[in-house]
Amino acid sequence: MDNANLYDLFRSRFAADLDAPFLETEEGRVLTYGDLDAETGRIANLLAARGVLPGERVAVQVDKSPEALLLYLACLRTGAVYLPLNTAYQRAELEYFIGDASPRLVVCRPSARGMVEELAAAAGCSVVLDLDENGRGSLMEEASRHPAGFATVPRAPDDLAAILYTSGTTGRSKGAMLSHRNLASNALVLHDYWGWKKGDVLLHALPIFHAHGLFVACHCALLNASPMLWLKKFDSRQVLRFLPRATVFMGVPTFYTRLLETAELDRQACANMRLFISGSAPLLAETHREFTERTGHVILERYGMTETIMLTSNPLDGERRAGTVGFPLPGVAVRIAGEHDQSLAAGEVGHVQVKGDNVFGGYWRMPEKTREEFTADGFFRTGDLGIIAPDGYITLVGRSKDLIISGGYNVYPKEIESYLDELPGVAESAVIGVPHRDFGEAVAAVIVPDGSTARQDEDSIIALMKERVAGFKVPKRVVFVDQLPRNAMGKVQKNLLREQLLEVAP
Ligand code: MCA
Ligand code: AMP
Repeated sequence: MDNANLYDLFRSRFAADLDAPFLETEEGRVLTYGDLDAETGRIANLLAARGVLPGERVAVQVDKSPEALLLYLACLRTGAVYLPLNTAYQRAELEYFIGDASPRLVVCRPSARGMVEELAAAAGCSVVLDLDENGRGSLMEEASRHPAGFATVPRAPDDLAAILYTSGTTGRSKGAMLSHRNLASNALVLHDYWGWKKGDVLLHALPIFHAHGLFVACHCALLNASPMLWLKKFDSRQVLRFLPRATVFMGVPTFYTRLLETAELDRQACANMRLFISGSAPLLAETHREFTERTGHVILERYGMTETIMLTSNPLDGERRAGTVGFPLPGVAVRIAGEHDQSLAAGEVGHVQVKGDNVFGGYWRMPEKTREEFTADGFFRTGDLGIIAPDGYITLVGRSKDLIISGGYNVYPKEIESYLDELPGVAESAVIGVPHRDFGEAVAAVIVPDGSTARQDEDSIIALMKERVAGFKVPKRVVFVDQLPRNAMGKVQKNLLREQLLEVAP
């Protein structure tokens, strides 16, 4: 069997200089590539000793730290399937993920240990370790007692490397199964397409529980054996502090609008930079233009999905056209299709469908759902609507899926509506996205009270939702109506609600 373990691909790139810096924290702690190899070896030995077999899931909900990244790499080395979880997820959300994924081992924040142990036990998992934001906790304590040497487990290209949950239009989250081939092929293409070269330094400010921060950003740096300047989270001041030492930065549009709000962002601050990349949500043409005026840099916008990692990108050399997501990446087939999955001509709006080594194998334990999302000729239905210009640039013009993207995080209205409908005093609800200055789009809820004594107001609904779902999913505004507007088929007319709610947008 050809060994396709992604870790071995990274290892082949950094083996030449193990003393080279791999990661530097805000506090100035430096880890070398040799440290990376040794520490992931210790964690891998620990995982194996705790009974984690290749193909078994390791679920992780921890704050961003160097050790959290080492844990991911150690999972790759053991052949385990890494399952990262957004730190904002609340108990009910975690209960679903842990129950659905049936992990062999869970790593959580020390403060969540009691709750996670309960949820893990209910899912038949007895091993829970913890890791705090400073990289301390039982995971690293136990790992330190294991040797650094570990023979990375060979993997076949289609063996799973990770499962990332994405919310779904039906309200139930789906686990996107990503293989070593999916991750490696995309990483190699991006590394080449974005011209990574000797001397590049990545400024890393994204969370590492989603594809953007974990795969797109880290994989490029690892393939290049580059150092990463590692920020705990996005903070404009910290980004400005480290920019003079960085050459590449990746972010969601909110990062760029927030940077533009600072007076310090100028040509001088970006003098050492080679490339600014944006994705996960639409970058306004206005932000693109303002950024160029202030810094002299033209942001490179690209487009991707959890299920496919990166699909298209504006060019490194050549026009980075504002409002577009550029061209299909090498090895990625992108077509704009009509209602019967037939290819449409340039200039026509249709469904974006994609195919390539980067495209995931399916949704975890959801064969039916997987079948629905692929066409007869093997293209994946992204749920995005797009148009290809005669010169090849792709523009996303909307979505066929009912999805809100808030600050780069996806929120499916159906999921939020099902929580709202359960609240006392609520007869029914509709959730829509409304424009938001900081997050691009924000979640807003329209509620029909049930007329009972359990009367809610905006604050009480928000407070109740905060206990149930991640903060980014909690409606920023709640309005009450006597009835929801419906069409002749009985479907809620969300476009009308969106128009009406523009006035109350947060
Ligand atoms: C935090 N809050 C939010 C969001 N983030 N509300 C709406 N949308 C958000 N994105 C809320 C919190 O619940 C809290 O509410 C308040 O804002 C402050 O929280 P805090 O954590 O301090 O916020 P922050 O640190 O300022 O976070 C904003 C952020 C963050 C830095 C923009 O959301 C972020 O890092 N976004 C990046 C998302 C990302 O990596 N997406 C990639 C997905 P309260 O005060 O009421 O409690 S991968 C993907 O999409 C594909 C593959 C692709 O193409 O990349
Ligand atoms: P996720 O499921 O979190 O991976 O989000 C994927 C979705 O984010 C895509 O289907 C798009 O709708 C959206 N997306 C990603 N990048 C861009 C972009 N550059 N412009 C507009 N939408 C984007």
